[in-house]
Amino acid sequence: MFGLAVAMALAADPLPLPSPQQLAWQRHEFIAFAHFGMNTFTDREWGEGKEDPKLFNPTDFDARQWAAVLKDAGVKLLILTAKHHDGFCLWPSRFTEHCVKNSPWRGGKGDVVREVVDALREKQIRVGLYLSPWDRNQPTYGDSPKYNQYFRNQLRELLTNYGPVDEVWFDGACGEGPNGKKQEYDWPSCYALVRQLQPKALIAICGPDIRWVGNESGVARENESSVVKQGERATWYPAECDVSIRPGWFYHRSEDNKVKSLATLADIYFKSVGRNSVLLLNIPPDRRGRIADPDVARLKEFRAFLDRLYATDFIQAAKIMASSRLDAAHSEDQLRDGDPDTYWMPAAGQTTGRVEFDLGQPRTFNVARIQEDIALGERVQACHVEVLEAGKWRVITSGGVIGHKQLRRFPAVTAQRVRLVIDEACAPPAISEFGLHFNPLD
Ligand code: FUL
Repeated sequence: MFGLAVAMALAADPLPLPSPQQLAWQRHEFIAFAHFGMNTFTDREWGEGKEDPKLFNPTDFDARQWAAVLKDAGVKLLILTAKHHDGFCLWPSRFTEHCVKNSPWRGGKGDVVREVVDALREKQIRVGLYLSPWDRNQPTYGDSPKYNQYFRNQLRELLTNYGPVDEVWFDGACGEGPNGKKQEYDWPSCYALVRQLQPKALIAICGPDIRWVGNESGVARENESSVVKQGERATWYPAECDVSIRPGWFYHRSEDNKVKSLATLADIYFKSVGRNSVLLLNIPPDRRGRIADPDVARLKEFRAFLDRLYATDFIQAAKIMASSRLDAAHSEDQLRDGDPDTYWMPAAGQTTGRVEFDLGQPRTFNVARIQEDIALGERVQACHVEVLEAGKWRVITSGGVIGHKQLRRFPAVTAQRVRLVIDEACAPPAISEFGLHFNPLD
C-alpha cells in the first residue's frame, strides 16, 4: 500500500528534467554576447530608429578575429545582436531598407550575420541570435498584427538562411514604436515558428527554455534552481546570467579603461557558473568591427585564471570512501573522472550519504566544486562539506541545491581529511564530480 502511494505521488509530481538541448547548453557554462550595430557608430546604448544606415561602416571588420578571441577564452556559444531596439538589421533583410544593404560597408553587399556565423563555425563555436522584439524604426510597430507578421518574417530569414541556431534571444525591453502605439506581441506564433524552423534552438528570456536571472550584473542567487514552478507545474527553466565586460552593452571608446577587472570577472564567474547558472558575458566589438585590445587582454587573463583554478584539484590523488554505493558502476571513483555523465550514487533507495576523502597530506584550499548529473534532475536539497580538525569535523560550507555546478568559496583551510555530506535529496543523489581547488584571488 505504502509503495503504491509513493509511486502515485511520484507519478503526480515527476522530477523535472532538462531537454537534451538544455542539458548541452548548461554544460557550456560560459557563453558570450556580441552587441554590435548602429549604436556602435553613434556611441549610444539605445538608438532611436531614425539613424541613417550610412552611419554603419566598420573600417576593418573581421569576424574571424572575434571567433579566435572567443575560442581562446573558452566561449562555447556566441549570441549576436542581429537587430537591436533601433531596428537596424545586420543582415540584408528583404523586409526593410533599414539594414546593412543601405550602408557603405562592403559596398552594401555585406552581411554581418553570415560572416559571424561562418567564422564561429570554423572554430566550432555555436550560434545564437538576438532579435529585438521592440523596434523603434519599423512603421508597423504598434499596429500589432502587421508588426507581428514583420517580426516573424525576420525570424524566418534568420532561422532559414544561416544554418543551425542554438539559442534565440527575445529581449524583454519594450517601449513604444514610431507611432506611439503599444505593440501586443504574438508569442505563441513566434515560438511555433522557431520550433518549426529550428527544432533544436532554445528560446531565451521572453521564451520558455532559458530564464533571465533577473539582473544585468551576472549574478545568480545562492541555491539558484533550474526547477521553477509555473502555476501548479514544476518545469525545467534554467537561469542565464547576462553581464557586459564593460559598463555599456555597446562599444564606447570612452569605456576602454573601464573593462571589468580580472577580480570582478572571477567573482562574477563564481556567482554565475558557480551557482548552477550559465554565464553570458557581453564582449562588444568596436568601430573597426574587431574586439578591442583591452577586452582581448582581459579575456586572456580570465582564461588563464580559470585554467589555473581547475588545474589543481586535491581530490585527484585522494583516497576515497563512500558510505555506500549503488553498484560498481556508480562508485565514488566517478567523482573525479571529469565525465559529467557518470556519477556516484548511494545504495538503492538512499537519499542521504557521505563520501570521505583522505588527501594524503594536509592541503590548502578555498573552493569546493560539487556537481550533480542533471540529466537525472536536481535531486539534492541540502548538503555540506566538512574537514577534520583536531579530531572534530567542522563544516566549511553548506547549502541547498547543487545542480550542474556549485563552486563554493570559503576562507582558505588546510586539512587532510574532508567529507562531502548529502543531507537531503528528493531521490537518490547522482553526484558527478567533486573537487577541491585554491583560488589565488580570494
Ligand atoms: C536589455 C537591452 O535593453 C539592452 O540594450 C541589452 O540588449 C540587454 C542585454 O538587454 O534589455
